[in-house]
Amino acid sequence: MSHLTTSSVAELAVFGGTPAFAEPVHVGRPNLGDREQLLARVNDILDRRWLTNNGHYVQAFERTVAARVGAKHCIAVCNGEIGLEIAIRALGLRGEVIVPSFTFIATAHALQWQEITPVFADIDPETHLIDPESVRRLITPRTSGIIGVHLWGQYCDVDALDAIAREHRLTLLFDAAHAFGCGARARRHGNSPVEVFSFHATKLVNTLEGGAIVTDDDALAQKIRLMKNFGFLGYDNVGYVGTNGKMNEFSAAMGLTSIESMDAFIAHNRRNHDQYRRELADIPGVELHRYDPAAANNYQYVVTEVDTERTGISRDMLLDVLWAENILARRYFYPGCHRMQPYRAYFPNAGLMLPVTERVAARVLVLPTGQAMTPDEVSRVCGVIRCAVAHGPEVARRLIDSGARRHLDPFHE
Ligand code: T4K
Repeated sequence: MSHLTTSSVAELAVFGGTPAFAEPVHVGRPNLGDREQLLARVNDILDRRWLTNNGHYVQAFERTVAARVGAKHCIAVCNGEIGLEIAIRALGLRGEVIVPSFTFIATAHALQWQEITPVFADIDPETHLIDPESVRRLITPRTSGIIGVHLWGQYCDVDALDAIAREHRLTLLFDAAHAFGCGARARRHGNSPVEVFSFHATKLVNTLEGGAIVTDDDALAQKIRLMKNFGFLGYDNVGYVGTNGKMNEFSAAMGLTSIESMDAFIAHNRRNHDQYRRELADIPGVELHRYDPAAANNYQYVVTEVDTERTGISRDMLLDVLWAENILARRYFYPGCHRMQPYRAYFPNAGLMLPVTERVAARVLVLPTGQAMTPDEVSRVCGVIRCAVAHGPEVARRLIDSGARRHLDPFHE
């Protein structure tokens, strides 16, 4: 099967054909910078015998990130989730905090871990970003803050959230895990003092595991620095409850090397995205999420929405077809935080308040991109989708009859 045409259903791997890819292709395959440069840095770290605790490379990484995003302070941390937890604590959030349900579970867990209740807001159907009107409806006397998530590298409606935060005296924090390399910081447009990035292996720029908190607020930066290092003010002197949120030197070396190639990563992602757009354009019911051309994006996520009424095959059946071909597409952020534990138990009827989240979570399919994906591979992915949709009802029927389904959707089907 060429995987570039609408071949016969029998040739699909899910029905016994040869998979389109001999090895799995992933969403979130790490981008790698200059390997020699990285190894030279690793050797230098070993020579220095300074492996963690605010070392040379962590300091250089913090300066580089701060310069890239135009922030006065950058505090590198061991991952984005810990970064969120520290920022939430440093800002004094408590009680209830409003977050979108359509986000990675880390956004909600960073609150719940500190016994703060995440209250789930709905999203905009076009952008998938937190809907400020939904936020407004959820404010109670217990609300202390709002976390906006710059999902898919798109900045959420900072001005509207900022206005709500000012009106109700709430603290605004941004989960910018997806947004490194996406232009101006949200803070510039609002009064929020803090943004948190993730540099996990699957992100545009990675430090293996890692994250960063950026702010212009001197006192807050100082507090966050102490909190990520057990609260140590100096040798033998602890001034705060702290945690261990430190980034190590190898991670910082990876991050520095990664940032040096960041523009090339974005250009590669952009080419992949353009190609997906061209090749998916004539497939009915598979819509590529469009990024605002006026806003910078890192194109790290190729997001599609599957409209079953037009494809004749559900999003989850299409996912079964893709996985059999070794194309490990993902249904981020299904089924929405509100349907995961413990939140499902706390708010069993939250779905009634989140109609857009429910609909989007049932439709989104994220496709592989990044440096590891070549134009030929993007074409092969699109070819499989084209074939499955061209024969949608037949593929759906045969999948049900064969019992070959692995991605079921107990929430929406
Ligand atoms: N806020 C938001 C909005 C986030 O999206 C995230 C993280 C956070 C906060 C928290 O930041 P961190 O604490 O993670 O720094 C992945 C990532 O683990 C997670 O970092 C990311 N968001 C989320 C969107 O995606 P999973 O559960 O999909 O991970 P996993 O292991 O399935 O990996 C994704 C794909 O990447 C797989 O298909 C395999 C591939 N992969 C992964 C790794 C680690 C590789 O090819 N090589 C690798 O080394 O969560």
